[in-house]
Amino acid sequence: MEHNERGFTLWFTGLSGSGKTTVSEIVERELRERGRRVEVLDGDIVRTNLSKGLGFSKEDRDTNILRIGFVAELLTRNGVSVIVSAISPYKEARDQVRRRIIDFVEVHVHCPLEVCAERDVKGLYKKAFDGEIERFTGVSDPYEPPEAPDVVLDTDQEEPEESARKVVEKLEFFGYLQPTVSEVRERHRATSNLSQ
Ligand code: ADX
Repeated sequence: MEHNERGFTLWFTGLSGSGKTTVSEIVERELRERGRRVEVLDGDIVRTNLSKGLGFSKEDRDTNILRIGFVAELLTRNGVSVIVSAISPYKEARDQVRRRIIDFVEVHVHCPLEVCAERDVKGLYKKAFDGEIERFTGVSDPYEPPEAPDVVLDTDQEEPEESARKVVEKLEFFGYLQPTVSEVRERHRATSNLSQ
């Protein structure tokens, strides 16, 4: 167990079906293996309790994001590793949260709309294209991509493990996590190969 752990909020934003939950679950496991205290705030779950009753208007989405941000801030300042995965389509709401949480790492889970719609894990894209669901992000509602995310994942080109690795490496780079012994060895090997 690491002592005096520095909390952080790792915020995954992206379209429905882009892979936010899949990648965040791998990162969660990795953080737990490293002895971190982790809490996950996933849009789908938050909407069944903390944000129960909220819909998908801009106002409701912003309220959802600000509520998630409020909880994330409390946890972060108590040394928890917080993982948020929510579409969070509006830049202003994301930036508002970012301004409140200093230890904030923004991850853009990028995946072309056609690929998300093709995956259609929850069958919602079909309904959105058929007009059965209104204001569906990317189809009939906006998604404003982050302008300067800390990490960009291209989940149509990377395996989930590779995406998760990129996130963990960024956490190490920022000093929130210590590189593991095997990673240090691997890097040493890579650099000594280069200098030969
Ligand atoms: S957010 O816009 O407020 O950040 P959040 O991540 O909490 O969204 O919830 C998105 C999830 O709600 C989607 O993954 C999907 O399962 C479901 N959903 C239902 N209706 C919509 C809609 N109109 N637009 C987007 N997602 C929807």
